[in-house]
Amino acid sequence: MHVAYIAFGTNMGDKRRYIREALKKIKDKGINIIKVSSIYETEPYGVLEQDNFLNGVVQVETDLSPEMLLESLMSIEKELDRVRIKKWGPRTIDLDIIFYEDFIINKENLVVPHKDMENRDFVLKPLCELDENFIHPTLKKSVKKLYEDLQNKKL
Ligand code: PH2
Ligand code: MG
Ligand code: MG
Repeated sequence: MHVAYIAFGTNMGDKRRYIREALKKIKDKGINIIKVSSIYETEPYGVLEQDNFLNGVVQVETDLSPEMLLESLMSIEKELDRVRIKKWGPRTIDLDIIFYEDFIINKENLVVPHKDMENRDFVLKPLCELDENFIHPTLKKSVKKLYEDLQNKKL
C-alpha cells in the first residue's frame, strides 16, 4: 500500500456537492481515504477573474501506481462534468496528486510532487492539517516549513 495526498478544488456550480461526489467516487474506485482536511474557501490564484474556490486535501492509501491513480482521478473529473477550456480556468472539480510517498516523477502528463504546491496556501494549509511533518522529497522541507516560508514571502 502507498500513501498519497490528493488536493481537490472546485469553483463552479454546487461546489460542496462536487466535493462530496468526488470523495465518494474515490472510495468507489478502491482508493482508501484515511483523512480529509477541512474545506477552505479561497480566492482564485493565477487566473483572477473567476469565482472563489473551495479547496482541501485528502490523504489516501492505495495499491494503484501513480499513473493508475492519475487515470482514476481523471476519470472522476470527467464523470463530474469537468471540461478543460482554459488552463487554470473554472472547473467543477480538480483532483491533483500532490505527493505519492516520496516518489519523484517527471513525466509529460504527471509531475509529482505537484510542481507549484509550495506557492499555494490552498494546498499547504490543508496539508499541514493532515501531516505537517511530511517532507517534500525534492525541496527537503516539511510541509509546515513550506507553509511558514510562503507566509514570510508575502510579508
Ligand atoms: N487551481 C488552479 C488555479 N488557481 N486557485 C484556487 N484558489 N484554488 C485552486 O484549486 C486553483 C486556483 C489550477 O489548478
Ligand atoms: Mg490544479
Ligand atoms: Mg489538475
